[in-house]
Amino acid sequence: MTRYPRFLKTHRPTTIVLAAGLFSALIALASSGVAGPDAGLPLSSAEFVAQGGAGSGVEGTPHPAATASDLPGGEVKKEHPTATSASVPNTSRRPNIVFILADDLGYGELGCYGQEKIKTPRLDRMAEEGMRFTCHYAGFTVCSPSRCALMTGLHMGHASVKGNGGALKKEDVTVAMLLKEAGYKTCMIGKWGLVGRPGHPGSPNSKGFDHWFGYDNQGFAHFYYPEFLWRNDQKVLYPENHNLRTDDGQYVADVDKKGSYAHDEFTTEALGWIRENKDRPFFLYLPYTIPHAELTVPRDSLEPYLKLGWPETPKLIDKGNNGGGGYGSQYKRGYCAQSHPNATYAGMITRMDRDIGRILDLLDELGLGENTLVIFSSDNGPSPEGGQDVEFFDSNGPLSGGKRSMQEGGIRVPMIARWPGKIEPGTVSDHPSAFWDFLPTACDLAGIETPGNIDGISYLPELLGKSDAQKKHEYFYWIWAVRAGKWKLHPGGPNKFRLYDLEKDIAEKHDLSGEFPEVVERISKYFEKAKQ
Ligand SMILES: [Ca+2]
Ligand SMILES: [Ca+2]
Repeated sequence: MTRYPRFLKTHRPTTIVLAAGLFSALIALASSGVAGPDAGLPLSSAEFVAQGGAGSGVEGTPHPAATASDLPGGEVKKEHPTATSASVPNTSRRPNIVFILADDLGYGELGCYGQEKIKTPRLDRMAEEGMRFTCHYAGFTVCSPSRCALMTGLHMGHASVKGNGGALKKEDVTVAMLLKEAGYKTCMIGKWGLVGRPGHPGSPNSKGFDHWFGYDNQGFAHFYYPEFLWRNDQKVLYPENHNLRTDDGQYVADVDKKGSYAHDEFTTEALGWIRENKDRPFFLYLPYTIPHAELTVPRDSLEPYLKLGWPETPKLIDKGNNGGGGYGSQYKRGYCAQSHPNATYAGMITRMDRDIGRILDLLDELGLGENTLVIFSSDNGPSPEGGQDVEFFDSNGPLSGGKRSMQEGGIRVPMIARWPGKIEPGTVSDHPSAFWDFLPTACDLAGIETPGNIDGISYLPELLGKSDAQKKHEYFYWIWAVRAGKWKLHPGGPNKFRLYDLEKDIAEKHDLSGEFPEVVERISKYFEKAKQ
């Protein structure tokens, strides 16, 4: 009884033996370096690599492609909750939760955050209909640890993944596990960013998701025309994506409408899953891969930007990767070449924006809008890795630094929340919050107790306009930076630490460590306290 037409594609069972362990290791090593101007290293790099580790190399047995979804039907309950306190009471219909994550989207890359070149009309409208946070922080400055914090409610002092390529541990409790236990249907679509192929104890299915579809692996998710994705324990093949590039390394797909663009597959899956589960409380986690790294987008999204005649520095063919044959032809060749990286980058973000609009429209069409909290955010700051010009776009807005930096540009990210009837439209919140706050927020929404051993604080009071009741963090911690109140402290510099007043100096230009040694003394203790 499938209702997902795309799933009916009959792919032949694959007999490819994956040989991705080495590639995972290379990717993990290549991308785990948080080296930047801020490398002060309270955690030794050996410890860091050990924590981050390389991919486990656990491979699922190749499976025949999925032929049908067996998601059952369910009872119809349409009553809306009547939330009056921070914790949503136990009503007959608890709110749905949709968390949409962009990958490496900068603080300044949405219109509602000041972006002037890239068009994001739907996210801008979402902010007008809901609440826009100006002081929300990612879990870390790169993918895997950031996602670990989001899933587990733990900051980097306690999280089990502190570097790219790490896997959740058996004992890690995720927000999906808690919501599933509370009766929610749970789904993850997109980039897990944490090692975990089918059967792995850290896989999405093992960590509370009833249904998942997407990339199981960090390195694999660097490419937009994959030769396979996973749907639960089944491998979904895309033979049309094989050898889709020209000799100069550009994708022919974008021009000729060949191939299956992974982002589009994710949106189709998400829309289908929402329809299938509209009659019960659900949690959809949708970590898109846009605008991360490889720059390529179908022609219809590129065209409007090509017309603008922006300056472009073509990205040439990559040097490629050794190994990784199991991931298909693209891996050996590395990122695609791109003649128009800036136009492509903007086109990718606008495509994602369009598709988020489709998801919001579907929720409204199904009458679920007022019973669904939708959150949009990004997992870390912007990166020029794919070839676009981050200065041209002013991707970090008023902040300094980007991905892999501990400056605000690496970790402060957009966050927009929409919940018609509950969140006051058009509000802007400067409540300092972070990825590890999502788990307790979700627990409050579901009316269940938040586990005691986490670092997060629910931001539900703030969402509901009860700022007076909103608890604040004593401090925020990201291994190489701490924030407490208005102060941000980085290790390194002439006085052993660098201290910035974020209220007056959001760009972290004026080191005040010499002027306020007592503040340095007080806040530096959090580097140790966070690990206790
Ligand atoms: Ca990322
Ligand atoms: Ca800037």
